[in-house]
Amino acid sequence: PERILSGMQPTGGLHLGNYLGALKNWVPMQDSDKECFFCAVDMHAMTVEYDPSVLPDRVRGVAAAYIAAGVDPKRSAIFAQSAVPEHAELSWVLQCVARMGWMERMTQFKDKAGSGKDAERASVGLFTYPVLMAADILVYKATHVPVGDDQKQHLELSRDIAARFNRDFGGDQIILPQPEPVILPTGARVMSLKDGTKKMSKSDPSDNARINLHDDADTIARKIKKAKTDPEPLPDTAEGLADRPEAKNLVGLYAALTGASVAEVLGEFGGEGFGAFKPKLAEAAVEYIAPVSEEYARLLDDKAEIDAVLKDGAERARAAAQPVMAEVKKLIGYWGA
Ligand code: AQP
Repeated sequence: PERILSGMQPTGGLHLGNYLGALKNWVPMQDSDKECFFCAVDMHAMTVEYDPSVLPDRVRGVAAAYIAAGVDPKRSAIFAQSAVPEHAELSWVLQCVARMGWMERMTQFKDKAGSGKDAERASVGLFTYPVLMAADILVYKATHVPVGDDQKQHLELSRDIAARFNRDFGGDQIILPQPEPVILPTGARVMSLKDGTKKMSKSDPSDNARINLHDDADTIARKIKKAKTDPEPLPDTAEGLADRPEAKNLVGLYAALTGASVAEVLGEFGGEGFGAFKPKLAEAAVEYIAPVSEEYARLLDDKAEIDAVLKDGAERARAAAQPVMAEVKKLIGYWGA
C-alpha cells in the first residue's frame, strides 16, 4: 500500500500559502488504501533561533490547522515529530550514510545560513536538516511525499540516502524504499503581500506580508488593501503580468481562491485599477478561508482535544516506525538488536 508522509514546521501560525500550496492537497490523499502520516516537525523548527516557551502551542496550532483544513485524525496520524523518537534515532544512522559532498550541495542550507560570519554561526542542525528529513520519511518506509518545488532537492537526497543504505547494509534487498515526490502544483505558490518576489512565509517579521489562517475578515481586508502594488491598471492578458510580480501574485491568488484561470480573472478585471480589484480579492479570500478559520479558532481553544489527537497520532506513528527501526538496528550491527 502507498504510505504518505508530510509535515510543516511549527515556526509560526500557518498562512494562506501553506494552505493553498500544501495542506489543501493533502486532504484528497486520504484514501482508504493509503496510510497517511502528517507531522508537525518541531525538531526542524529548532534548527534556527526559536522560543522554547511557545513551541508546544505552535505544534498544537499546526495540528489544529491540519484538522481544520480537512485532515481526518481518524484516517491520518497527526503527531509531533519529537514524540516519535525513532526519527532522531534513524537520523543518526543516516548521518553516517550521507556523504559530505552530497550535503554541501544543498541549496536551502546556503540560502538559510547566509555567508561569512552568518554561515559560521548557523547551527549544525541546520546543516544536517535534510538528513533528519530523510529519516522522517524513511522511518515509515513512506512511498510518497507531497512537497513544494523548493523541497525537491531534499527529497532527491532522501532517495540517495535510501539507495546507499540498501547497498551498504541490505545486500541486494530494498530495505528502505526510495520515496517518490508528489510535486504539488507550482501555480499554488503564494508570494508575500509586501514583496512579490519573496514567498509568503510564517517567519516573515511583517505580519502584513501574509494572510494567516486565523485572520478575521477585517484583518484580511486591511492586509489586502495595504498590499504592495504598482500604479498601472490590470492588463488584459497574462503576458502583461510578466514584469509585475505584485500584480501577478494578487491575480494568481484570486484565481486560486475562486477556481478561475488567470485568463478568466483578467478577462473580468483587465483595465481596472487595484482600487476596484482589491475589495473583490478580499471578499474572495474571506469567503474561502472562513470555514477553515472558524474550525481552526475553535480547535485552538480546545487544547485537550488537540492533545488527544497528537497523543493518538504519535502512538500510531511509533507503531509504524518501531519495526522499521528494529530492522535497521539489526542490519547496522547495534548491540542487542
Ligand atoms: N508561500 C507559499 N506558497 C505556497 N506554498 C508554500 N509553502 C510554504 N510557503 C508557501 C508550503 O507549505 C509547506 C510548509 O513547509 P514548512 O513548514 O517546512 O516551511 P516553509 O516551506 O519554509 O514555509 P514557510 O511558511 O515559509 O515557513 P518558514 O517561515 O518557517 O520558512 C511546504 O510544503 C511548502 O512548500
